[in-house]
Amino acid sequence: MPPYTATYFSVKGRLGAIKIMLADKGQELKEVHVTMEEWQKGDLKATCVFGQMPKLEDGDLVLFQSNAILRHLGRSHGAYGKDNREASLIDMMNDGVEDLRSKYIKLIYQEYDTGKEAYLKDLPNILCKFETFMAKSNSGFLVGKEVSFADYNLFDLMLNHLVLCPKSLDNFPKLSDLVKKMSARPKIRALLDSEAFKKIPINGNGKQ
Ligand code: GTB
Repeated sequence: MPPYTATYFSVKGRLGAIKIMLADKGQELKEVHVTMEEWQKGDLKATCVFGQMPKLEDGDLVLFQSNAILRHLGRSHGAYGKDNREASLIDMMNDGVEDLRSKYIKLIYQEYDTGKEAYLKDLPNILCKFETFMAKSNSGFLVGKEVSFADYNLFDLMLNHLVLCPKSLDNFPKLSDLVKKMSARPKIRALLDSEAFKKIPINGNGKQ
């Protein structure tokens, strides 16, 4: 089977969770890094369905939208719950992760210097929703007994928040455990420790 190919800027950004999931599932990923200069020429942008990356190629299937890509990989690699009911809960939680990611991206790219204090003040009000929900599944994952694409997405975003503020998960034992548990999975550990992964910045503007 040919490897997946991802095309994106040389940042973790919206590709981070996808890379973590593929690594954990033992899948090979070929990465094509696009510079801002190349992107600004517009030719590649014109071929992207919504004019944005990441792009994932799975054979002749070409996908855009990072959450659609996560769902596709969840379906392909048994990370979308054991039945429809779990799949719907996983969708719901992933939408919650997306809401927080959108806020994080706004902070990083638009208001880092003026908005960080207010962002961190409000963050516990958001994290506690995930914490409460995880207490119900009580498996260490968001939904059911197995890892899902939403767990990879939440894990990636929590790693970013630990860089933004190392204490951000201090009062959230379930979220802290998720980070610990996911970081300890051997293939994820190997990815996180790899030089290639470490040298890629989280965001494209030097803020983190
Ligand atoms: N909803 C889409 C998804 O989930 O995939 C959103 C995708 C998106 O925002 N893509 C951004 C993009 O393609 C990159 S992520 N922007 C270019 C454009 O719109 O023309 C954010 C980002 C911005 C800048 C850099 N950088 O400078 O390196 C990296 C990442």
